Amino acid sequence: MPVNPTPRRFRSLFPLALLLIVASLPVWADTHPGQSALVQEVARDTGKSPAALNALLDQAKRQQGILDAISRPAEAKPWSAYRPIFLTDKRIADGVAFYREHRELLERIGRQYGVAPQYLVAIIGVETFYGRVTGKYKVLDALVTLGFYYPPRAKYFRQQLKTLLELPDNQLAGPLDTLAGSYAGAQGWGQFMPDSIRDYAVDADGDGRIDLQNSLPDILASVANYFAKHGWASGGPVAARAQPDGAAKPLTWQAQPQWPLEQLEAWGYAPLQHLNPGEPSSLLTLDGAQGPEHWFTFNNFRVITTYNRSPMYAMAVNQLAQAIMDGVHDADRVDSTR
Ligand SMILES: [Ca+2]
Repeated sequence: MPVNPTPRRFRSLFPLALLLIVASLPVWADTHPGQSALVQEVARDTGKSPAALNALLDQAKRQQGILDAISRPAEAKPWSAYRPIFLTDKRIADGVAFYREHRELLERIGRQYGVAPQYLVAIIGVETFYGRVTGKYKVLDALVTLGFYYPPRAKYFRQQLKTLLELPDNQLAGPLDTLAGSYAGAQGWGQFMPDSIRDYAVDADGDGRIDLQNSLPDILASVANYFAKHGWASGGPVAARAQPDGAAKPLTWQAQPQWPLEQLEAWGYAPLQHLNPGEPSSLLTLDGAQGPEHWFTFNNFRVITTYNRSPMYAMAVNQLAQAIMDGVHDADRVDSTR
């Protein structure tokens, strides 16, 4: 007689239980939480194969080092400590050499986009030391780690990951699974995030590809286009020193210029050079090495803060750009007297 361990009264429940178990299993076992939903969205929007997208994401790794890097509390450095990081003799000299070596390209792109070329050099100087330090993390790992495993900013990084997966192959410096960048997934000499590649990167050497890692024309024109699209005013001022009198009205800085310069003057801040009294301005105070520094900041300063919202970043770019231009002029003068 066959042994049947199941009491008769339970037997009828088995098919139902089995059905419930099967129904609760995912169709595709996600390597990362939320992977299949993202794959579905990308496949729907681009027609890319879900299997190929899953294969890419399956090999991406959650990297603890990336989570550690983004969670590290940002040290609140005063300007007196921030400035020397970027305004070094080496960074200025290399920027001067870069400008002189690529002058024709820089000035052509500067004219085309209406952006002063020394600011393009300063951006890549501050971001990556002129392409020398573009990042050692796999971009796919960075964006998977932050998009799927970093709740505070998961929404932003998931969006960047989605854009990365949606970018056409000819807008990336190489095969998607080989791309390297910062821990935040920024790529190339200008450290563009995927949304910025999609919206602002351009193919300036005409080879049909956008390569922000290996093509200088593409790299520089993409930064110039980013600035132009964010409202850079050709020939406009960036920032200028302000001298407060003893009764100057305390003001809170905003990136968006708030008042005509003459209003700031009326409140006790004197310009140290001739400037258009109607120029829309904001007033920035920094903790300099010699005490508080006061600056008028203008529209083009705001544009630099769209690249990185810190006013100290924008001031570092501004001062590096000016130091590079001064160095170029000095070197030209030496050349002309030879
Ligand atoms: Ca190109």
